[in-house]
Amino acid sequence: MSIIDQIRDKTAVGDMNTVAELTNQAIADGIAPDDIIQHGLIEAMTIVGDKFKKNEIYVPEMLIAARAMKTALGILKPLMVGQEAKRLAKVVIGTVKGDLHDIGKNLVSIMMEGAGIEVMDLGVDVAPEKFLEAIKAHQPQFLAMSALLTTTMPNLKTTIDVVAEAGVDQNLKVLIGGAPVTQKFADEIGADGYADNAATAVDAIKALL
Ligand code: B1M
Repeated sequence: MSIIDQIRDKTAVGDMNTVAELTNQAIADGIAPDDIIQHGLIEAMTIVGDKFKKNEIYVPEMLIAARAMKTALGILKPLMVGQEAKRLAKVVIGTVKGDLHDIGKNLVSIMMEGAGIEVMDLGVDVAPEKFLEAIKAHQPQFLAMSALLTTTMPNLKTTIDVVAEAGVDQNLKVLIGGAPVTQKFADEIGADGYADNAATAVDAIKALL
């Protein structure tokens, strides 16, 4: 089995130490960091995402795989300075104002990164103005927002309105999610997409591209 296939398989099962060793070995063998990311790490997170969607694995297994992926990315990133990594899209993400829940949002970010999407994570309790500022600064294709409380769900709409009123980018797509959020709610507030978990969030981005 090739070393990239080994990185893929060990990442998918979350064997962080072996993934780090294999990544260092792959670099020493002269394999391009981009190849390791595209064919090792991204494929691993695709496998993990598919299993998560089918309820074959759950949040803990996903977090362990994500930790292995992040370890390898940490080794590879310094080697990629000056290289334009192939990026599927750029996303500004955050949990809306008044809401401190970030476990789901972090999983979504990790799965997006694993799929080759550039993610600017603004954290939690993000005011509409802060989202707007980040959109102006980074010019992403997507604004992704998470809300876990019924009391903060309205801030999804407030943010969409603030961004729309500012008229920054007509092509900007909005993706929302979080336990109380539904497709119906997304349609009502004018979001372009909704996803019910971290793996389908990546699918939604790909579908909207
Ligand atoms: Co809070 N909390 N919490 N909490 N908390 C809930 C959400 C709650 C349902 C618990 C309950 O009462 N049964 C309830 C909300 C009720 C409601 O609004 N209807 C609640 C409450 C009331 C509160 C407080 C108000 C409690 C209090 O202080 N009285 C308070 C609010 C604080 C605030 O935000 N201002 C509070 C605080 C907290 C903690 C800080 C203690 C902690 C958060 C820690 C953290 O996130 N760093 C916490 C936790 C852990 C929970 C529960 C137990 C778990 C949430 C979680 O992380 N789930 C939750 C009850 C529950 O859900 N069982 C609860 C795991 C996570 C992987 O799932 O976030 O749904 P989830 O993300 C999923 C999908 O929703 C989706 O993908 C993820 C992965 O599959 N998804 C997206 C999420 N974002 C997405 C974005 C996308 C697409 C998909 O596109 C952009």
